[in-house]
Amino acid sequence: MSDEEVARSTAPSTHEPPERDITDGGPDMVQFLAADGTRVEPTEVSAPYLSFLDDVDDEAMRGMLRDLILVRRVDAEGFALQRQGELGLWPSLLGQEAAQVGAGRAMRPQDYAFPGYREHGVAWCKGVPPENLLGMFRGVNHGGWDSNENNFHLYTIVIGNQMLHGVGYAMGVQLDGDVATGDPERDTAVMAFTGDGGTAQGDFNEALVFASVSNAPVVFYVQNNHWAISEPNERQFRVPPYRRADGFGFPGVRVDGNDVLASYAVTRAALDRARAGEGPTLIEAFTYRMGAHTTSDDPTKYRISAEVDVWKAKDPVDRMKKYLLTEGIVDEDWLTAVHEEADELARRIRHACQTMPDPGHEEMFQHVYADAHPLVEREAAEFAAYQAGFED
Ligand SMILES: Cc1ncc(C[n+]2csc(CCOP(=O)(O)OP(=O)(O)O)c2C)c(N)n1
Ligand SMILES: [Mg+2]
Repeated sequence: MSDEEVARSTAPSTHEPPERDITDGGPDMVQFLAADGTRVEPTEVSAPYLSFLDDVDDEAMRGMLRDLILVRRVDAEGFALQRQGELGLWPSLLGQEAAQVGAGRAMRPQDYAFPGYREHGVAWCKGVPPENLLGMFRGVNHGGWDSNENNFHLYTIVIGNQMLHGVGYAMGVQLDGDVATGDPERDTAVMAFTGDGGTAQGDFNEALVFASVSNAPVVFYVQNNHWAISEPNERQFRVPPYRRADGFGFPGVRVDGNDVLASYAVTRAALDRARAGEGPTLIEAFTYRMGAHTTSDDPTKYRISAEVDVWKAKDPVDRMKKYLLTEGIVDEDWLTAVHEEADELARRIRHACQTMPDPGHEEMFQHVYADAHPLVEREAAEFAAYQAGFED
């Protein structure tokens, strides 16, 4: 966004669609793969990130495409399970697969992720079984998995709150001395994920202040999917998120979030910086929420289908597929096999979801505090007595 565009966008809001093309990330956006799956010539902005693709060989690129396809399948299954009454809610990541797989694959095992509620692709890359996500939205695991098993924190529904958790954890990493030791298995970075709407929260801004003044090893990853439920970008900010970093005194980068190679390279660069003790980075992944906000939402009430069509042509999975097919890195047989694997995965998680046992009532009282608490104990006893009052 040029200064002229910023000036124009600071005119009083008319609630009309913005004049500029919101689907164009502009010249500041790092992109390696065009929407049609061809490689883009490096620019002054993207060239510094090219070296982060040096060790991405054919096998790694096949791995990326496999992740994109499997994650999309998990998401479709989550949506279907909700529609069939098996889940209470499902927030779809449709359209954001590359932003998430790029970021997730750039993380090392010791790096810690603080997600919102839509980060199924990051969860996948960190090794969190999709069944755990389904259990949460089925309401049978009380939002729970062991965060430390995969260094993937619990989903956070309170918008922007996880940015503070992430910075706090990153400050702890600093105190533990796990930054800038030069040991690639020890040096640790944190990634905190939020959406475009999250940038309007106080928590987000407070997190950026703490990260900045403490030089914390954290990467803020804003998936700008252009909507915060029914509120478009122009109702969230007048200056795009990546430029916000400037005011906090650390770098901000806009990346094409529908380009898995670019998302990967930019995130790797930011994580390397953080682990080396050089401080935070804010990445804005420019992407699009192709589905509804959640299964409780109907986007036809507030956005025009022509906008969705424009973004369909920028589809992140098709883009990588086209690129690898053209380069001869995958062929139709390989794709068929991965789609069969995706179907098998979907069958597995569907079965797991449908057969998850309901938890005992007492369980919801067990993890409120780490230690026993008299008030919680009293409430648990009252609830048990209430339940015991039912015949069946
Ligand atoms: C503190 C807080 N305020 C309001 C809400 C209700 N809410 C749920 S999702 C959402 C929009 C978030 O938009 P964005 O950050 O762009 O993330 P996206 O859903 O697009 O991924 C809001 C306002 C909430 N969960 N938490
Ligand atoms: Mg959003």
